[in-house]
Amino acid sequence: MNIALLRGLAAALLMIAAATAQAAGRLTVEDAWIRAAPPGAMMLAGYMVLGNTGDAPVVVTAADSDAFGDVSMHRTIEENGVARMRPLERVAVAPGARVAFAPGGMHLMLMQPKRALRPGDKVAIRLVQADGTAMQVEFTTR
Ligand SMILES: [Cu+2]
Repeated sequence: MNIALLRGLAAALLMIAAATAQAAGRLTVEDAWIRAAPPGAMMLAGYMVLGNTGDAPVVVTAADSDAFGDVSMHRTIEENGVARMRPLERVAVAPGARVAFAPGGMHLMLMQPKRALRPGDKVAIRLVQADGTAMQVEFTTR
């Protein structure tokens, strides 16, 4: 083999290595809780703090749970002095950033609970990312 061919091979191998070491986001969830509501409430709200310990953005596009008829992401906005809720299609978390779902802001809208949730009860909710991966998170009612 001549030197030029070897150099070409080495360059090709380097390109393959670079393509394999892709940047990836790594979703973290802390302080996941559901606000307790009177028995019979058909609508509850869930809160959490999202983080990303990876080196690419994480995008959450959906949530679901066996414990509820429907789960969606909402944000609360104020229009003409009135607080309204709007659906959120996606929530992006940059590498190293934290995004809080908190009362008065973003929240998980939890519709039609299958059973009454008392303080201390735990519920699993799945967060689905844009790349299709899902993460099961345990929420505590309080
Ligand atoms: Cu809502």
